[in-house]
Amino acid sequence: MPFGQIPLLEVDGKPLAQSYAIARYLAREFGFAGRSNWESALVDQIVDLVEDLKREMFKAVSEQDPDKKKDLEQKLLDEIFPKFIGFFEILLKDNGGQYFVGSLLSLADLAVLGVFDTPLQKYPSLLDKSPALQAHRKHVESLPKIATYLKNRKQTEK
Ligand SMILES: N[C@@H](CCC(=O)N[C@@H](CS)C(=O)NCC(=O)O)C(=O)O
Repeated sequence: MPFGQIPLLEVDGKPLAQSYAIARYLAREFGFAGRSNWESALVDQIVDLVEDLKREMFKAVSEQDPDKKKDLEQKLLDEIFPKFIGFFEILLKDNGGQYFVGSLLSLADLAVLGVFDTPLQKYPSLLDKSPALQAHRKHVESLPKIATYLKNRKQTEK
């Protein structure tokens, strides 16, 4: 483990760390990184936006002081989520609604799908006023291989 951290991917006996280095490597390997240099940049743009949102979410999750935690959670609901959800809605609508980039599933779609998994468990109505994001979620979750994965993946304790 080069940095003593997970996640870690082993490729031909060699370790690769850092979650998005791993995700981007796999996306390039299996055709989910965009079909041109420009599309790849658009995928990266969205994946980096997801990272920005995750950083904000992590502030609230990792805060130990109960009052500060409550304030950070409220800020997430009042400011952070609406801001990012608004960006995602526009990006989706600008690309026709089905996928974030081009006309194929990419790492961008999976990154956005994944970032809302945990918040939706806590705030089930989070995307109620975001029709594009809701439709995208439904569509991606229903793709046969994704649906099979979601059905069979191991549930971990929260
Ligand atoms: N930037 C890294 C962060 C990885 C990270 O923070 N991993 C945590 C678990 S979620 C870890 O292994 N922490 C143990 C440590 O840093 O000693 C990534 O995206 O992969």
